[in-house]
Amino acid sequence: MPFALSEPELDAVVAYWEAANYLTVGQIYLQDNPLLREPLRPEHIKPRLLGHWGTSPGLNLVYAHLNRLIRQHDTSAVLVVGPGHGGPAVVANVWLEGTYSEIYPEVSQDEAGLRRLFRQFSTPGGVPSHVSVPTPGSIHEGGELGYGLAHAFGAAFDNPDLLVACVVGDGEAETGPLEGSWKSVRFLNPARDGAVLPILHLNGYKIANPAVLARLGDEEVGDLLRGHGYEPRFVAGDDVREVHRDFAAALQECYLAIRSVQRQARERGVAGLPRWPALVLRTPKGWTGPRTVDGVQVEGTFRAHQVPLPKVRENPEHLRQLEAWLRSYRPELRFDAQGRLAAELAGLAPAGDRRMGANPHANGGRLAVPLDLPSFRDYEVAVAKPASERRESTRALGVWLRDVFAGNAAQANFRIFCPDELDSNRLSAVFDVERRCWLEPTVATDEHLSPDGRVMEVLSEHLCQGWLEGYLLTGRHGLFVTYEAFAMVSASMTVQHAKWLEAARELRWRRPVPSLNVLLTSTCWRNDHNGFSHQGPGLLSTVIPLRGEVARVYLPPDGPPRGPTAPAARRSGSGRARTPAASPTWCWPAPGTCRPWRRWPPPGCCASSCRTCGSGSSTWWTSWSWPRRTATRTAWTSPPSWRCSRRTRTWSWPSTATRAPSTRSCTAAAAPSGSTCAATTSRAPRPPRSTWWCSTR
Ligand SMILES: Cc1ncc(C[n+]2csc(CCOP(=O)(O)OP(=O)(O)O)c2C)c(N)n1
Repeated sequence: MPFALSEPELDAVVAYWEAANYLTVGQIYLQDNPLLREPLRPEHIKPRLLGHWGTSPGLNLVYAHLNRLIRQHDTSAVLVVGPGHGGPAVVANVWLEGTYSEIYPEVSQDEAGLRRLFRQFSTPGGVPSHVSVPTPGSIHEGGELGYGLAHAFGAAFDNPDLLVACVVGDGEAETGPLEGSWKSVRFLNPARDGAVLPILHLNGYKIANPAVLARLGDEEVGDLLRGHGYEPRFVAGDDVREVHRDFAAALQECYLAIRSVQRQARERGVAGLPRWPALVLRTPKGWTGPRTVDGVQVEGTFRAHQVPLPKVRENPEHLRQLEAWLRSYRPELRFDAQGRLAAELAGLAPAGDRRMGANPHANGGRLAVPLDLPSFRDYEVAVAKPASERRESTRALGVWLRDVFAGNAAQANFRIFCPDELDSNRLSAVFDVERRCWLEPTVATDEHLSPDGRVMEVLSEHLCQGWLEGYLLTGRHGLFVTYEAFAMVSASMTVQHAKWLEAARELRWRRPVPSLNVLLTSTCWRNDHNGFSHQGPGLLSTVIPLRGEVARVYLPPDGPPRGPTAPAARRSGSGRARTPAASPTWCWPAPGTCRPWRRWPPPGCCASSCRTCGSGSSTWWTSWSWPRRTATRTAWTSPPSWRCSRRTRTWSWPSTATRAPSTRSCTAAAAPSGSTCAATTSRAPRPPRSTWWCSTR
């Protein structure tokens, strides 16, 4: 067989895999006696057993072989784990390769560190059970399934040397977003982008049901993947050595196929769609775990999904089975007397930044190059007299975005993602300098298509947002443009991303990444012809309860203030820009009235001193608590429903009869009158946890 491992190589990779399996099980079960130096006793077991074993042996196998591949070819690779509930497996691997202890020195590479590693897992104050922000090397949060492959492709765009391996769970593959994500390969340019290697893990089951793809034969799975543009290779079985041997060979083949596709495109130019490799791995769920528990089969069934032995503390037979299971991985050989990974295994992981946990692409802020943004003042929409003419404000924004593309072409780190609406949203000026990415054949009537384009138009909000998130988390910049109503399709992703940003703020080693900008167009009240079907102003309501540090809403009411908010949204944490409808709108401010906005944020700008701001284009802090930074707080300018009247300094709600406040004072430092907002009263209690701030910070 080509690329067959020698026996010593096979021994080594299997031993490494067993060490990772041991650490995975240890995290789920043990709070003491981490190396089984004494017989296992109930007090060594955690009081509450949490975690997902079923997917983990497969993830550990993938990680061990990617390590080998990276070392062999000195390649730069990251791993996106779609079934991110396999958190303990990934944590086990980043500990084995040494990244974990470098970032978290208290979890050292010795017996004390192992004990801590086990105890912290899925424990209050410890680390999450899923792959998550604290997991080194991760750009993907486990939890809400479906976005792994989209994130992987986003990471690969404009990263020509990067290999992104992506495990897709067979359950995850049933989700709409994942099903759509296979098409991403049609937008991957082998000359300028990196590669994505999907590894479809058919372990047979979800939580309690079989998985659809797992029950198909290889032929049907192959047809599906070939139809999407991949050339699949299959590895299947439950014999440990055979599966490892086959997987190593198949991975090598895939790697060489990827490099061949890239070499051809880079040497001879992109000629149509290449056929990219994919891997299909069929192994039993919970492989090498307890075969039966209480007389019922567990390994190779859905029962292995989480904790296969649930009553280890109370049930001596379960305790015995756990000890036998742990000892089957031979911890006495895998770890030395101090509890470090045995020396002959430690060399199997790559070194330095080649380790997947340390790859800088997975901590994108380390690599982010700021965009060169043109000054919005050069794009001023001149208005002779307020409300004397109508303009399409997004059309003016398109000109600014055109110049963002032009000014950053050399650094190739900006893309626009849109579900087929860029023209409809009047942003077509970008096509003066940029193209839509398209690798399939074209016909004479097509417009602005090219394999080199960086405008990503695909009719899937999930893909647009998923690609953008992958692009941002690896340190680049982008904009998601969508009709307001359909931003709700991927609103849950927006929330997940905001949670990621919030958690990342707590970790010094995670460098800040560029903001995720959503431009909402065709806004609710301006749907002239689509009417009721297109009215869904839910994204703002989704974003507003998020913390102000990670979510902001900009509401430029017309063309003139649209310019300043665009660069503001680009620079901040997780901005949300909203413009009025793309259709013609009255323009209000006269030129020169927004002079305070020479820089952003405008110093001392408040509702009364700046007419543009007063027209409704301030930044809205959305927060459940005061913003941490000292901000110049201004009163509301034009919230859609709740208002702080500038005349009376009084908060009022949509209907004071049904909703109402307790005391809420507006401590606006820059409030022109210096007065505070008094509270209004009414019968119903004030809706909880909303301290909404309109701030010029
Ligand atoms: C969108 C979403 N729906 C439901 C769940 C609940 N859930 C967690 S794991 C899981 C099964 C996952 O199966 P699979 O992707 O095959 O992973 P594996 O079998 O490898 O554990 C489900 C349904 C979820 N996490 N996300």
